[in-house]
Amino acid sequence: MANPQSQEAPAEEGPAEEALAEGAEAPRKIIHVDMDAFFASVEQRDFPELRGQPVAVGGAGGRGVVAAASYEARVFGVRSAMPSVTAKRLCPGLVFRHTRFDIYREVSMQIREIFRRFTDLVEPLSLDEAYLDVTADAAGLGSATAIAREIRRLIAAETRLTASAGVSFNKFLAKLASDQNKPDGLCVIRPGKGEAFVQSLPVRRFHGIGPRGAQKMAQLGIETGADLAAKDPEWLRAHFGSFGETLWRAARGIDHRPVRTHRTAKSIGGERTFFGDLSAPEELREALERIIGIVWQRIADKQARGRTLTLKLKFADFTLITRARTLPRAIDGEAEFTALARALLDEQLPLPMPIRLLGLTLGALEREEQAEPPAPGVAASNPSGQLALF
Ligand code: TTP
Ligand code: MG
Ligand code: MG
Repeated sequence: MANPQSQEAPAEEGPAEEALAEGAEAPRKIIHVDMDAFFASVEQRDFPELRGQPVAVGGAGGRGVVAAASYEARVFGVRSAMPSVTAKRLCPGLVFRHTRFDIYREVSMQIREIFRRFTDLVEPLSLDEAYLDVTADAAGLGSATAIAREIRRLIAAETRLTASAGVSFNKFLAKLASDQNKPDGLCVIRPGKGEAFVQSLPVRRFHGIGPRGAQKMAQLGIETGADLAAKDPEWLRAHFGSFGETLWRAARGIDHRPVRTHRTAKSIGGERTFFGDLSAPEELREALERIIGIVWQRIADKQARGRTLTLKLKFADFTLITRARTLPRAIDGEAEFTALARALLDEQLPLPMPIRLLGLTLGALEREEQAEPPAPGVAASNPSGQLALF
């Protein structure tokens, strides 16, 4: 059931607060749903002897990494992406399990099917989470909070797993909210309350600000959303480039990105702004591999197919170039995608100066409902803004 900390409220919004949050427009209703300790919970569901135990899913071997940690394991400090040897040292009783991706994908399809009972506007972010735009309330439940409650109930009933949900008026806040009362929690951030909520949080909670980003911010004296909100746009731009603008908005709880389904997306991509410019070919290739991994995961999650791959480079002086390659047919699988991305980068080496941003976008996507390809050039002119950070 809902966690006692859940900030549930009977009414969704007050008219005065609407105006504050979104200008003249009525606020949207966005839900972010994320499964709790996803891979580990599936293992505990299917193997009852693991219930109540500290469980890590991933490679137990010398160079293995923890993919998922059960909440029992987190008490010991075990976390995703931690080397397995470190995890074992922290928690000697840790039980390791191998990943079973087929099962996780099956559950992922089940929860997406549940989401679609409430709206067609579903944007999966990964196997275990998605944004939903429920502004239209197609099921007639009366409020986004009621929809989120019903989704959590259905997930528990139909998958025997728990999910946490965040309800708010944009994606950035909904995602922060789903994390707020984990596990098995619900949190609602109502219009007018976004700014205060964001400012009370440490910036490392913001989607996409990883440990290195948080460290760089700490060096600049930014620990919380409030610290960030105190900086003016010029200062943010000087330290974070174009990403500074996103940070400025984030610190105020502002996020206008729409929920994009596979059908409405013109392209799928990702990019990364570096804390420190990159120029050495090995560094560039390594950064590219990471972006390939991130972007391919998004493509696979949405089962998207596209013909154009675009590489985006922003140089230290902020000049931006894009280089694209279009095939006569959809790019066929991860290997071809990877090879094309590497070739696009290699053609630019050596770089005339260090870069501060590297991005990849798959464009000219095939639409589900029609065969006609979209106009050429969409990828270069309009990457869908699926940035690493937000
Ligand atoms: P998350 O939703 O980030 O984490 P989680 O579901 O394990 O835990 P919670 O949401 O309750 O905090 O990731 C979903 C799954 O994705 C996770 O179970 C395993 C996988 N994953 C990795 O393989 N590597 C990673 O670094 C992360 C963060 C997740
Ligand atoms: Mg999760
Ligand atoms: Mg997740």
